[in-house]
Amino acid sequence: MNLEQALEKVRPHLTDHRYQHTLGVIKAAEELAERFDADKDKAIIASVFHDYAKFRDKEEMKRLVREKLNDKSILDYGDELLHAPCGAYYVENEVGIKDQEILDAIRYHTTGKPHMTVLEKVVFLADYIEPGRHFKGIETVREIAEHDLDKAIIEALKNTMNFLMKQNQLVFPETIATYNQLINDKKEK
Ligand code: DGI
Ligand code: FE
Ligand code: FE
Repeated sequence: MNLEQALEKVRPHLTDHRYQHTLGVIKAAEELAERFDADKDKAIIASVFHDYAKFRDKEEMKRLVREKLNDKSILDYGDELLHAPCGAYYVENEVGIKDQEILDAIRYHTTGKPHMTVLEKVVFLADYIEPGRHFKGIETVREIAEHDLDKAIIEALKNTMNFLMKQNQLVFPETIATYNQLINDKKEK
């Protein structure tokens, strides 16, 4: 599947705003893949489909998690997390993408996970720093992303966890575990 065909497949599932965001993620992922030596074609396809399930019915996704997915713990941490693992499932079963590396990059794009592959890191960070995003602290993350992939992800995770905590929202344990793993790795270097 080339980029044009992939975009045609995702377009009906997204709003204009989310489609523009997706184009931004593709651009950011392409640059990051080049810089940090990830598979560029996979980074692009994963980016195209990363928010495929963003507007799916929440109850349908909860049912899918309960019945078909391995990690049910996301059900306890807010509906925003559903679109990542459910997206991976729909992209495999509806779009027909079978590449597990691409599917995992979609699966973990919201929460991260400890010991992410470079491809997973690239998509995670691209989603955060794509050119259409504007919020406090993002310029710092963009600057760090010029030279240090892990450090940029640590910074992004800190921002996200701060944001959630300020709103008295739950923080998914795997998100904290991702932060801990990356901090630990940095210490050992
Ligand atoms: O889908 P996007 O908006 O492009 O970005 P995303 O997939 O990173 O989703 C962002 C949303 O996910 C935002 O509302 C915050 C939420 N989120 C991210 N990490 C966590 C989280 N929510 C909970 N409860 N716990 C997390 O660790
Ligand atoms: Fe998302
Ligand atoms: Fe996104």
